[in-house]
Amino acid sequence: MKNILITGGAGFIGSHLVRHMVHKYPDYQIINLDLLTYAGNLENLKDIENLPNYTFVKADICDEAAIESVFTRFDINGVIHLAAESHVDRSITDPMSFVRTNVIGTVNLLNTAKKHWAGRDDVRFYHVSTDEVYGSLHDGGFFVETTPYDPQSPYSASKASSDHFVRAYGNTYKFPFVMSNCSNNYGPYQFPEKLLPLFIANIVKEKPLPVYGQGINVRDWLWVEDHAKAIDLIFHQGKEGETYNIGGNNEWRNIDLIHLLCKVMDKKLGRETGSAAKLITYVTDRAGHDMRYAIDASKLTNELGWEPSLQFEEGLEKTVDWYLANAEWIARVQSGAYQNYYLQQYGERY
Ligand code: NAD
Ligand code: TDX
Repeated sequence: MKNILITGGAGFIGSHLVRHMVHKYPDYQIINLDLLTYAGNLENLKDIENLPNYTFVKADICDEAAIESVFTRFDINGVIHLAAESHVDRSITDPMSFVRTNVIGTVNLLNTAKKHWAGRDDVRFYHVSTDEVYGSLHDGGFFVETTPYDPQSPYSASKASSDHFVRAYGNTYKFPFVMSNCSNNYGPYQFPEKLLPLFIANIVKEKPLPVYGQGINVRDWLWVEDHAKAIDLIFHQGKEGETYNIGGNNEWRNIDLIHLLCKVMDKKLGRETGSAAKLITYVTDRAGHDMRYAIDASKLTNELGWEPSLQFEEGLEKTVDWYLANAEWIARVQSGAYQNYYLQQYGERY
């Protein structure tokens, strides 16, 4: 596979993956297709935008003609599909945009790939998904690849639906796919609506830290570059038709994570110990809030030799350092200024 279409490459995980792939595989052509919604912006990729093996295409994954033309123009023979609406809270207020992008957009990509790849065996479609499709763990245990699907939010229902479509294409049309379901990612370039970047931005401005419910929900956190490395490995070495769980083996109750973050932030900002924690404000719980996610990634470790590389405390410091050094990035994404950035830099052409 040499001409790889990465969808959603201007977003959080996608930008890390695109950077990883263009550097590691100089003989591949990496085509980053992204609609540049509020969550995507090209400044995330400024350092690589002029590399000869990188091309950006602004398009909607739901647009049949646009996807068709990209497959023809670049002779795409590998797809790594990340484009999605990704924030649970937004899915509660606007489920339809999640159905559109996550379900219809995915099926549109599958259809186009199926059509272009008929009779070829040098092709592969990688669907990037989430552990949230498995629902909520209450009494210990971990999600494994065979855990029954039990999505609880409109976001996870849309991702579960897209996962089912990918498997259905594999079963019905012998469509060549691999898939992964990953836990919560953290690191640079995450839109400040998700827990960590939002709380870092609020602590800097001494604004309240809205903790949902009692703060006892548990998430399993993974350094985003470790996710990118896992995707690379599965894309190249994963068994066709298989799913791999990816996780950090790193569970935190939200409130414990927030207290650790507050401690790190006080130190980095030179503020008195306890300052940031005073901003903690308990607010109404997220509707249908899943209690606990925890991934068993042993299949990926045993079969492909992947392991997370970074201890969480180190990753958290690196994350905080990045957001403190990139305050302008936070301000610009929060003001929507990156939508204009694209127009200024590139106009409507692509
Ligand atoms: P993100 O919201 O940061 O980025 C999504 C990207 O998709 C943006 O660049 C956006 O512009 C683009 N996009 C949205 N709608 C589009 C459309 N219709 N056409 C083309 N592009 C469109 O998301 P993320 O956190 O980087 O997540 C990427 C993928 O990984 C998603 O599929 C998500 O479900 C999955 N995932 C995320 C996490 C996590 O912790 N963030 C964990 C597991 C899985
Ligand atoms: O303001 C907040 N207060 C709060 O208590 C926010 C934004 C979140 N939370 C809680 C909700 C969750 O228990 O923190 C936890 C993490 O929340 P998010 O950052 O919104 O992530 P989550 O809902 O767990 O989903 C994330 O991980 C799985 C990603 O957004 C998904 O795209 C991914 O699939």
